[in-house]
Amino acid sequence: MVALLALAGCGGNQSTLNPKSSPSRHIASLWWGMLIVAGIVFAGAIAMLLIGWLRRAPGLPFLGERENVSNALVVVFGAVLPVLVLVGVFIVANVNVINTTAAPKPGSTKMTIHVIGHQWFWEVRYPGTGAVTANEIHIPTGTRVNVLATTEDVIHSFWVPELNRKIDMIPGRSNRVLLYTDKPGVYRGQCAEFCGLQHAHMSFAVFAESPARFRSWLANEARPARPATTPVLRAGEQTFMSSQCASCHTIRGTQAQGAIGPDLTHFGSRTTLASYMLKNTPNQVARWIDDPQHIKPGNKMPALGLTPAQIGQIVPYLESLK
Ligand code: HEC
Ligand SMILES: [Cu+2]
Repeated sequence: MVALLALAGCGGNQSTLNPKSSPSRHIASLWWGMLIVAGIVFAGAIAMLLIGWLRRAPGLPFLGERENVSNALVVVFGAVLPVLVLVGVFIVANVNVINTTAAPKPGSTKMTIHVIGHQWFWEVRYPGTGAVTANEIHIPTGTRVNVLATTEDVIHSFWVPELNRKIDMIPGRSNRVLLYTDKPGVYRGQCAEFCGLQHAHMSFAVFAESPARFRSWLANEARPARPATTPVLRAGEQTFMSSQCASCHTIRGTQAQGAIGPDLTHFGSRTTLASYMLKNTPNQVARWIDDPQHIKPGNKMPALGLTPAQIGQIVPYLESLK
């Protein structure tokens, strides 16, 4: 049962052992190599233990009771082999894998994305365009993408296990990590440095799509929000602008210019909300606006006590922001 539970953690789409890029393949190989060596050592230790328990005759099997042989065994297995293994692992991990997973040099990739950690969501900017989004990072396949990782508050760590190593987001610094994959798909990521109460709910996903699809996504994302066209949507926009929402959220092209919460300019085009926690459906969005503290206790969005009617106006407005 415990083994089953432990193995359950290895499946799914957030496993280092399910590599989808060259750096993550190197990391997975290192892990398997270390597991195999550790397995051999473990089997050897268990064998010695069993011999010690079960053997009735004195001395070792085949080797007998000679003291110089016992001493040599202690030196070989207690010192020489461990040093060789540790030096080997050190070289593979700290020379080979460090290089193969290294951050790209600035300017050496076709594209740079700026990801900013917040308690508890990810702000995503595409430098050179006006595009700002949250928690769902789109990248083109077959393209080296440099992720510039910084933080707005405490230390976070950006990690997409299927694509590369983790990279810390340190106040006052910017770190880099390469994202590259040939395979279109959704690669789940997670904050990998404890950053407070909702650390576990600080997830995200990388959407790798064909360069053509990516370009049209980015072009749309860079545009200001669609104007509200119907009376219902206009009422929703009104309520949003006149409640406190606009002081924390930006909707580009409107007077909402807040910088505390995620940019909502194209909220309707995201598949999830609250750091990949809830599906972006009208019901879930209404639940969130009604009581964000119940869903994600401690997060920086307060329940604003809107009436169901007001929420019923805001939700279609936000969903219309494709
Ligand atoms: C005090 C600042 C603040 C106010 C006021 C506020 N929000 Fe938020 N909002 C946030 C923060 C911070 C988050 C991110 C929460 C998280 O995921 O940890 C958020 C998340 C959201 C999200 C999910 C966005 C996403 O992509 O994950 C929606 C939708 C939203 N807010 C709508 C509203 C609406 C509508 C109002 C007004 C009724 C409002 N917010 C008022 C700070 C605020
Ligand atoms: Cu975090």
